[in-house]
Amino acid sequence: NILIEDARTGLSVEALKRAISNNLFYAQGKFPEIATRHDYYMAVSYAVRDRILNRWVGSVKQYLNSKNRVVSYLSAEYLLGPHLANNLINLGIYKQVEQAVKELGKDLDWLIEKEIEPGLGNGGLGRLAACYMDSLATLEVPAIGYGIRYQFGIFEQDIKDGWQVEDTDNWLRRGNPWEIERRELNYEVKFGGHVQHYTDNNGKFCSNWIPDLVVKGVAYDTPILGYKVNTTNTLRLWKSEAPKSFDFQVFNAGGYNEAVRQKIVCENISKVLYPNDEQEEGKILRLQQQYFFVSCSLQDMINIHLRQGDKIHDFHQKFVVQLNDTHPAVGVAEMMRLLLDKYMLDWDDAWDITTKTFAYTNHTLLPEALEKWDLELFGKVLPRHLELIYEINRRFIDKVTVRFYGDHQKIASLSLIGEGPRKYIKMANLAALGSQAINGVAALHTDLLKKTVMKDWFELSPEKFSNKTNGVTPRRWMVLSNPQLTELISSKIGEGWIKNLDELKDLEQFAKDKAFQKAWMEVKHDQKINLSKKIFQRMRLTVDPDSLFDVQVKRIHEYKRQLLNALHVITLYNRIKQKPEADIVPRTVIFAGKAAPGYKMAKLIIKLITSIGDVVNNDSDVNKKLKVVFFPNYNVTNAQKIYPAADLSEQISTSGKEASGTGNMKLSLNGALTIGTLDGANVEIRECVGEENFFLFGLTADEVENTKANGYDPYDYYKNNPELKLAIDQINEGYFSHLDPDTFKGLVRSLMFDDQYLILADYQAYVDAQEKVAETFKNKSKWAEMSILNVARMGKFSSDRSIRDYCKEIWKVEPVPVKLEN
Ligand code: DL6
Repeated sequence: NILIEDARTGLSVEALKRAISNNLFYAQGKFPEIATRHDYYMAVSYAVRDRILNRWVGSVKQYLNSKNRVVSYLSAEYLLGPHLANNLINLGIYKQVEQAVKELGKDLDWLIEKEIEPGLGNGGLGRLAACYMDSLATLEVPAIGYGIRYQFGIFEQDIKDGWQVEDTDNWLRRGNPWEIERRELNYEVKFGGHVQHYTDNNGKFCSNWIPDLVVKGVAYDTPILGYKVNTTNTLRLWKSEAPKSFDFQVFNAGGYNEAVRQKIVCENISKVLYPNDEQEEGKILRLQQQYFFVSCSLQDMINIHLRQGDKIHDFHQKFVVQLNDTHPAVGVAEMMRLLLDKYMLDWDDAWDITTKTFAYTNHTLLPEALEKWDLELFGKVLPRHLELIYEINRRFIDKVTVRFYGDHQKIASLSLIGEGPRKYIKMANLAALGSQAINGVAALHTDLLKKTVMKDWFELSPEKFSNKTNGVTPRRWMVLSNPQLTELISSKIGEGWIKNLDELKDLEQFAKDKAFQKAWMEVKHDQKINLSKKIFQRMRLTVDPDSLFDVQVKRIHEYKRQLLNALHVITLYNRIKQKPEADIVPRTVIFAGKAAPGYKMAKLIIKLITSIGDVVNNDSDVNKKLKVVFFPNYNVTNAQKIYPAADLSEQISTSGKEASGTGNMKLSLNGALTIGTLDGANVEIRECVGEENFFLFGLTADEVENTKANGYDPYDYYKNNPELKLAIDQINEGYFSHLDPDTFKGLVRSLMFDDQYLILADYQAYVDAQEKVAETFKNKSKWAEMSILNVARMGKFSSDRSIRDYCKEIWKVEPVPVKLEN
């Protein structure tokens, strides 16, 4: 008998071909002669999704039927990146699908190339959530990620005349084969209105919230596969809609216009992602978004819990809820509301369950990023929650007043409510009080958290605090984006490192091996050629793959100091101009990153970089030794092309400002050496790779504070450093902006007379460190050795390690391998 594999699950090339052709024909009504590239992409994606479903359903069944604790990750952002190739890798069927597509006359890479990524996040925080979802599934930990299904994700960036212009990200326009809409899974979420209080027949004090708007949240589920395991977790994103019944009431009363208006108001809630990464946005819609997804998610968890016949009192035994920053912190008040008003628990029981359920991760120390809600605005949107926050605060303040009697400053700082011309709610305080654990995202960050913004909380409850250094998934950030390096590494030490990144240590023995160094540098060179081609396609700019690829890719922000890098570029330019025959290592300096649309200085920084590029790249005295690239629309897809090609990773933030960074980890894992300050996770990366393999410069966090306290005067540095002065004067005088010489006057003024981020103070140390980089790069064998050692010592920075730490120390959950029924 010949075994014919099922077209929906079979993994042979034949079965896959049949599945793809079937989808084209039966689902899309297409035949090969007329099917477009996108039709093929959809057909392949559906064929792959079919092969995920058995594992997915199996995982859900197992979690529903077991008593295991489930991790619930609440995040307003998930920056997932394209799904297809990642799923093929995690399923272990890349080769078969590639072959099947080839036999159908198409090229898999060609299909993958055009995939539209879901950009449902701004940067580090959203991408971290995506890496953590990958690791949770790979480690077979029962988990569910909750968030918002934004119709428009992070804007697309284009560069016009050197300026950033934004375009909407209509990522759903061609359909999304990876999600399953669950119409039946929906919850109502109330907004506005007022609260009635009454005493029931048993003498219990009760509250009834009468809203003036009700929104429906509908679940859309995306499978998150673990790497070569059965476990397939769910990412459940909520879309906001108008509830039919509510519509009808108004409609029947003759209010057609009002019904339409309400429909739009409801749909607007999940319409668009706010494009700010480290700037709080005090808009009503933002608060509505936060409450909307948190309420849907908590109702859903309670539903899942009660379905199993368990008691509401045991909720925290079924779920542990991680708050990804303060964006979902209103969940603390919502949990109390549900337990008190819907399940009629006593205050003490409700508070006990709530505080055993939540844990809070802080991702930033920047004061402008700490979320505060104007109390009046908050009360208008969530009147019942405002009452609850007052009551939570009243009870809390009673306690801390006893503990810190007379210390009014401390009590005020701990209060959930800030006083001033207008009162406000401090979301970090709500998260801290309502959580059993609080963590920072790198050792230095956690340390500073305890000493600065959360000092009083640390004094109050030191046992709640711990550090969980960030990590990145080696599946997407190596196996998928750098298959050549993956293969080279695996040819020496096997494939175990993909799931146990510490095994990369075994590469150390080859660091001095000349043949291995050669192979290593060849892979890097190939990747640089690939990126050079992309740069040419995108920008019509030729770059030299033999030059040093010096890469700074991240959101544009003053604290990340792209300006410091730009000043170095100008210095190199001037040096080459002055001495064209000097032995200067050729460099291609590559920048990429989006600026928040309302952040003027960040947009000006982009314009400065592109303007420097225009001058440098077109100056024939210089452009054989120096090129400047601004690669537009930095997103996961583009990051996957850039990281593998980097020689040098720029991690040059002002010490004490970058909470952790994760780009620093991805670049180092792909063999780039780091030039960086002692900031965020750089400190730990340097400890791991060895100080001799890291180009350190700049003030420490303490020195930054002291320099400022002692009356920092950037003008002094400008005046006393001729190369720095020349570079700044050129910017100021329009050397890079002939057509409009005043373009950068404001930027220069802020540098010379304010310089919040100590760019001028660190300039010389940075330039000196860059000289060391160039010297080292001349010695190819030495560079290769350092690069190999960097990669070999990156084991700690796998998100698998981070997730293991969360599981053990915060969530108290164990892996639950999924068994599949046939
Ligand atoms: O923890 C993830 C990531 C860190 O690596 C970055 O250092 C940090 O800047 C980033 N924070 C944000 C700001 N969000 N808020 N609030 O994205 O988090």
